[in-house]
Amino acid sequence: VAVGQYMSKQYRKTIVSARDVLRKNDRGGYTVPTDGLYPFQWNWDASFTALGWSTWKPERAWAELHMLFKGQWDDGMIPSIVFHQYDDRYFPGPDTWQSPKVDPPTTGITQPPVVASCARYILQVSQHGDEDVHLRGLRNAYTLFHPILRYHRWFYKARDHKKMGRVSIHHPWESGMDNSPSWDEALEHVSTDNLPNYQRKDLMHVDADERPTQTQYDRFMSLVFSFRDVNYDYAQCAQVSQFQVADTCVNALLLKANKDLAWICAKLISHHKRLSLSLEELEALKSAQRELRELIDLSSRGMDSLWNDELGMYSCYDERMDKLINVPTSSAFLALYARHPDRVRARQLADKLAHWLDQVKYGVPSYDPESPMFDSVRYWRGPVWLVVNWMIAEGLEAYEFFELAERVRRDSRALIKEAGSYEYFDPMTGEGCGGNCFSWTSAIQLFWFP
Ligand code: 9WN
Repeated sequence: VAVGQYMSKQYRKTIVSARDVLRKNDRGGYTVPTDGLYPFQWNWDASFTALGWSTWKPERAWAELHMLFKGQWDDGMIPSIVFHQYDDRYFPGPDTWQSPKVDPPTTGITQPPVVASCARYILQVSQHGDEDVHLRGLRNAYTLFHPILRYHRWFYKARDHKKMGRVSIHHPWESGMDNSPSWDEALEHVSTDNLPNYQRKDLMHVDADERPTQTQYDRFMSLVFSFRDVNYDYAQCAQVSQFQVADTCVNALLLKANKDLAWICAKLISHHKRLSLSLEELEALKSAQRELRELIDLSSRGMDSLWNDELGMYSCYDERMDKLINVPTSSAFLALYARHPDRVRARQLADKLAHWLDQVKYGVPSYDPESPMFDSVRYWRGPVWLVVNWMIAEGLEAYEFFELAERVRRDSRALIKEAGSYEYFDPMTGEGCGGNCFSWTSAIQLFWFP
């Protein structure tokens, strides 16, 4: 698809440069988040990046997801990173993880499950394309359907320790929001007594003020080594992990992902003839549809248990201490994206968000800007992340908070226009931080703004 001839010159330029970012980060079937700092394929980055590809190369979008599934484990888990090619610019790499998955090697932990949702959006877009594109979309979605369902099942089997639909993460990296203030207290219980020597590499690429601290990194690595010691066996990890937290982001996104997988399932069932599915294949889809309905109910109950009355928003839950974590972060607003809250709670969330936006120049800050620990440049402790903005705006629209959704969209556009395609942004100044030429930022720009 060529960049439209009816677009303004300026606008055409932005689209071309966003596409260039993806092309530049393309490593032949998969996309790195940015060159140097993150030279492999990341789980949730790949899913969002596929949205960007889908705006002009639907086949390339599906390829991104198929490549991600090359990293799927026998137990169903999709790891946080797939190391398709060796690269020594990132730590911890495959030599440190030493996970049992070798071809290709991967980490031994996961990331927020957005792949089903992104697959849904890509398929949805293809419905408006020509017949061929749609049929190929359906075929791709069918190939991915059961592997994605196995991934979702893995969460309930390996991480729903109390069997209440509230899945936990065992490592801050699994939240995708590595140094969120939500983890501070829980991380204090992680011992670093037997931590071997190791060398960080992130500080070779990015300013130390914008990254997690050394104390946090020591705890991140202690957790990795404790999982490595039990060969990443999920049952044993549940025993040894000194960090077990139900994350609002992961739980909201899993709920939304189940809903989106159910949407895909319905499409596959309705097009089973065009897909030439056998009777058994059709029956398997129908039974998956019933299972997904149960998972949606289960995760809805799990989300309910994350409502924090004291904060007037959703928050994370420390499973080891058995208590809600009283830390207000932007992941609470992702409940709207999951279409979970009732009208009363949705209104409370929208009012809270509007108040946060009044405190900053550009939204959405990842952490309450009025908190004394708010840090506008340190990663997930204040900065704005465009993929999160997109999900929040999507949720706001679903609840008909159109003005607020538009405000988030306007801020997001302005950030890219003024700073460029950065990993994240300072909400006070709009300055771009972290890596530049960042895949998920450009992908969201392509998917969201036209
Ligand atoms: C660890 C790739 C990833 C994102 C995460 C972000 C950051 C990695 C790191 O980069 O995490 O997975 O080394 O800091 O926090 O959300 O997926 O872009």
